[in-house]
Amino acid sequence: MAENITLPPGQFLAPSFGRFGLGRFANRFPAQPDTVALKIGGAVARPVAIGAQLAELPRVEQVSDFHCVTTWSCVGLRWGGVSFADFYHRIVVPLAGPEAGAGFVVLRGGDGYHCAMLLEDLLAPGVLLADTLDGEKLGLEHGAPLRLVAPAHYGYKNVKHIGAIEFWHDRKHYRFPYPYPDFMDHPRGRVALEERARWFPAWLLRPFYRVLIPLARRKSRKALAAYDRAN
Ligand SMILES: Nc1nc2c(c(=O)[nH]1)N[C@H]1C(S)=C(S)[C@@H](COP(=O)(O)O)O[C@H]1N2
Ligand SMILES: [Mo]
Repeated sequence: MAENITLPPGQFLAPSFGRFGLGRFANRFPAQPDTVALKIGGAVARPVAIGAQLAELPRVEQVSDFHCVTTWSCVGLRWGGVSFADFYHRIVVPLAGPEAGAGFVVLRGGDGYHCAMLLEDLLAPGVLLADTLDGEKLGLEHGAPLRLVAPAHYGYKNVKHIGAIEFWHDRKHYRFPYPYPDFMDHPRGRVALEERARWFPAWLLRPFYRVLIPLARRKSRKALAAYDRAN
């Protein structure tokens, strides 16, 4: 029952799970939302493009909660896909050959958004490359054709519409998507530790982020409706 759910610090239960995101990317969509085409690059021996290989990995289903850094949460989402650890060990390592120590991973969405995570966090149990939600093929609303599901990490780390994944040694050449300030991107972004952002204490950011929710929600929803009308 929703009343008995204990949410992580500073989070509230949202009435529903709708499209959400950073305003700059609301009007952008992947060119091929029906086809998984994953470029693996960065500090790797062989940059490769992955597609059908994903279907050879064991499928997993999981029910997990989702926590946006702006303080809304949804509980009990049923995702299906492949575990990131399987993807890494069975596809990335043999095919692309990442250099030893390339533990800084950049995930890029087909809408131009990108975000970085530590490989160590991506290899943890419960991290998925998901292509279904509630038993249905993932739609554009929630990240078609493929999205990251990392329930222990804030929503902004859960990159949608993934088209490329890069493995680097450090964050030297990385910046959070322009024009958003770098402080918005915590290096880990763990929900349980309320790692909302760098430099600023989380409690300070809560009210600022909270006022942005209706604006971001409306913009995301309207942009998708416009896209659907045009396509
Ligand atoms: N490609 C892409 N991924 C993204 C975003 C985005 O704008 N573009 N927004 C992030 C944020 S801030 C959140 S809270 C979640 C929202 O996921 P949803 O649209 O499935 O609700 O996606 C994350 N991944
Ligand atoms: Mo978010």
